[in-house]
Amino acid sequence: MTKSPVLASLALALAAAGAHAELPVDTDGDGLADDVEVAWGLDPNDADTDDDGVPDGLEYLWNEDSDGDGLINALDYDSDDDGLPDGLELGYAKPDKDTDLGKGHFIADLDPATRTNPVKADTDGGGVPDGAEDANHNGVYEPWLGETDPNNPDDDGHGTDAGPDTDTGTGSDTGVDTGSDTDTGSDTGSGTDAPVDAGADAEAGQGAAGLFGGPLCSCSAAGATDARSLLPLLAVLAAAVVEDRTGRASEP
Ligand SMILES: [Ca+2]
Ligand SMILES: [Ca+2]
Ligand SMILES: [Ca+2]
Ligand SMILES: [Ca+2]
Repeated sequence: MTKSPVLASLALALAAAGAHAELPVDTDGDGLADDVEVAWGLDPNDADTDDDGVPDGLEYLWNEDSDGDGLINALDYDSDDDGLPDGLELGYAKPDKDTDLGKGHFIADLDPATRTNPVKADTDGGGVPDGAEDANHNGVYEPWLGETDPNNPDDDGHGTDAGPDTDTGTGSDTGVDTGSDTDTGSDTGSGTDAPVDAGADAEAGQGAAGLFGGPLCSCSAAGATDARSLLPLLAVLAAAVVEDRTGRASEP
């Protein structure tokens, strides 16, 4: 019976794989081989050598020294030296089986949904380190406690703004200006509005023009002659003149 070339190839492949199938030994199961751990100063029998809750093989940039303190990140429980342990920054709510809690390097994250970069002290780049923004180091963003958000650069360093407000009101401003110079607080000052008289003033005492272009009466001048009192006399004189002319005209 002729040997199947497919089976022959498979047999060769299995033989080859078997010859090179020696898996590296990872005694503590942290993802790093024993010989690698020894080479980098880690404990091959301790999955969390620096006791920050993060297994050695899952440490960010595990064999780099991010904060320059002489310890690689797998040996440094606070790899960026911002005050927050790596496990807290990465959202670990529970320690590893090999984490030594007695070291005090593990702090459970009370809000694993929010995380920060364990190898960057100021995750949001706003100017304030993560450990200062999460002031009580519990992994929860608590603005009601005065904390700022380590994942929001806009609130870094602007807790109370001492700059000039842009509101145009007068008086003292008691609002708290957070984040920017656009004031959203209430203005308690009250400016006084100078009254503007837009109406036309009616001038008292000015009457209609007299028969001769002048006022018939100067009412405000006490004792002045009232021209109207002369009208009857003028009428009598005018009638006398007319009668006189009429009389003359009728004379022979
Ligand atoms: Ca290991
Ligand atoms: Ca660790
Ligand atoms: Ca840190
Ligand atoms: Ca920040």
